[in-house]
Amino acid sequence: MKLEKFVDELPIPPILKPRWKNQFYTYYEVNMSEFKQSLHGKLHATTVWGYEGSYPGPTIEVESGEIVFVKWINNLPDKHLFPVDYTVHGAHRDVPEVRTVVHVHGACVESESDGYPEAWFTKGFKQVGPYFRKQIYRYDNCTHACTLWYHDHSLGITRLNVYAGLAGFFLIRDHRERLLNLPSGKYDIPLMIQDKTFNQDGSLYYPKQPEKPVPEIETSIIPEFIGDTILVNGKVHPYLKVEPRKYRFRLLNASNTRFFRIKLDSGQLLYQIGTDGGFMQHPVGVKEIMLSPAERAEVIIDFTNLEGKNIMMTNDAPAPFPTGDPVNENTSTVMQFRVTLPLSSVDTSVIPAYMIPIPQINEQSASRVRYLSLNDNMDRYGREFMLLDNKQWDAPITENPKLGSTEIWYLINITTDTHPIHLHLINFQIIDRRDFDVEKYNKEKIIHYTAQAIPPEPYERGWKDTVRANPNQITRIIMKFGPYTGMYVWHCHILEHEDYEMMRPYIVIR
Ligand SMILES: [Cu+2]
Repeated sequence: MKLEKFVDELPIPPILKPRWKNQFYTYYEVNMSEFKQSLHGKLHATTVWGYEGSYPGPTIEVESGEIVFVKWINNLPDKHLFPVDYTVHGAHRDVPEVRTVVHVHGACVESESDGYPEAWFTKGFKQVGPYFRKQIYRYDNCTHACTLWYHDHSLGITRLNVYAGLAGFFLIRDHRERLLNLPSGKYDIPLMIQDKTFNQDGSLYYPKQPEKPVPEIETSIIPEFIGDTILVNGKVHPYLKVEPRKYRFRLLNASNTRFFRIKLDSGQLLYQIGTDGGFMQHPVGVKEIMLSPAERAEVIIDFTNLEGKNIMMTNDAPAPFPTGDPVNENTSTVMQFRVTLPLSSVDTSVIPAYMIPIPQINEQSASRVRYLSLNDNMDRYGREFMLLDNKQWDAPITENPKLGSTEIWYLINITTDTHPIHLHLINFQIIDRRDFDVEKYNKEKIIHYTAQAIPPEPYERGWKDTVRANPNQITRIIMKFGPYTGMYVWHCHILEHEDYEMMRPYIVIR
């Protein structure tokens, strides 16, 4: 459906108020429910799922080191908003249809509070998954200032739960950040970018079958979901009125499958100051930023001297990436900035020359190297599905790093898609990407490089928790495991892949 652009103003999710807070702890309660919300001024209100009656959920804002407890409460209906494929592992008929479990993406958190996909729970905690451990999650927030986000992570239905609206921002702030004199307060705005498709009546559409339908089953998972409409913070192609000054934006791609290559139509530079895991060492001025699902970038955009101008944020990433359809008139537009507000006070904020030290992890410090392929397979219905190292979710755990040890993972992509690979618990650094001979690898399991290694893009040089692993390339990442032991997961963040076997448990052992 084609909806008129720039009809609605950009909503900014409210900051969640704690239930109580003392000098030691902060406690929040967050209710998940179904409700109607207007996603476009000329469209009927849409039934969505959200946290605290809001899609996106309210922003949780905490201080680095603050000990935060959250009770995530499922108050959703028993029937799912979207068609469930019961053939997908974890979503068979032996479990309740609506299950939730919340993961704070990028959080350094104890295993029992990480939102393990099989730690799901239903309304009133009546039924819980085999790995459910506690009702109230604990977050120690032991990282620097960064832009995290929380979203659902239930095994087999994450794609449907997140698409229904279960996502919100989780921001960690710190003292250092305040000393940087960045644009702050109302000039610091999170932008959750997503694609969706609407039915004529304003309801959300999610397909029941892939393009090539599977006749044996009523509902089948699809290999990827590509929406035809772009939303930011839950509104279709919104506009934002800005002052002629600097703003800080926290960009998040919260789509199921779609990648975004973000640019400004004014040709202006985006001054990137942060990656997934917080500030970079130095800002980089870039013309465009590529964001795969779950990746974040913090940027400063300077609207100084642009009074009266309209500036569009655009996208030109094909979907699926990289070999899918090019964007169209609709999907090439993200949102609009209108420099129409008067300057309310002199802009004394800065783009700092230096933010924080990012010590490069030394390759020599790695005690273990793992070679992990990203590959595809065919199920009994003739559907293609993706795997990590040729293993399904249920196969015995193979990735078992030791607490405090450093490892290098070779992500060997022999599929034709770019997969955004995400590891829970830790931040990593991208070492490089390098072309290799896929055919030779498939035949002989030998890595034969066909080109020089490429260092990460300027906008990826910082702490990351999600990395694009491109086809025909080996992407190398390096990380130190800790500070917790226990079960976590690593997976592709294309939610349709994650839900269908492109996810593996991993364990940090003592
Ligand atoms: Cu994938």
